Amino acid sequence: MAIERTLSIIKPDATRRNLTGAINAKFEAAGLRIVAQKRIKLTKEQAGKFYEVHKERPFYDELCEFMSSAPVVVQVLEGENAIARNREVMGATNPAEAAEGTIRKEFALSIGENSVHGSDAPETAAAEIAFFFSQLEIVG
Ligand code: DAT
Ligand code: MG
Repeated sequence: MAIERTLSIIKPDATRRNLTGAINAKFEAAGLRIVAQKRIKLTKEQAGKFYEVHKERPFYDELCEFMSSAPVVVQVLEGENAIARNREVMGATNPAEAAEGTIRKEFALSIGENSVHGSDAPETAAAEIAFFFSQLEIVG
């Protein structure tokens, strides 16, 4: 298995409830290293650009509104098979379907307010990391 990097976002529902540390502990316990991290507040336009792939979906406007409603913590996670491993730690999109011990099972409020984002493939990970970070900001 290769060492990979993936883009993670701790979403507004989680930053509002002061869950950044609890979520980061889950990543670290799973062997994912936080090699870049910053807390930012997205505009609705920036959220819209990040989630452009979903622009035809019925929940797009609500998603962009939510993602710009409070600060987020954007981060680069690094480790063995990091993209798939992070998706495992996150759990299913809908917390009602998420496995025990996953972030979404423990912390998500709903399918929309589901605490974390994680890239889903090597190509999206590269593009999403570049959306938020310069190479200088990533320290492995
Ligand atoms: P994931 O975040 O697990 O990769 P996704 O890429 O399909 O899921 O969707 C992106 C986000 O959009 C998701 O985290 C929350 C929101 N979303 C997805 N499906 C939704 C739905 N049916 N209703 C409301 N929001 C939804
Ligand atoms: Mg997705």
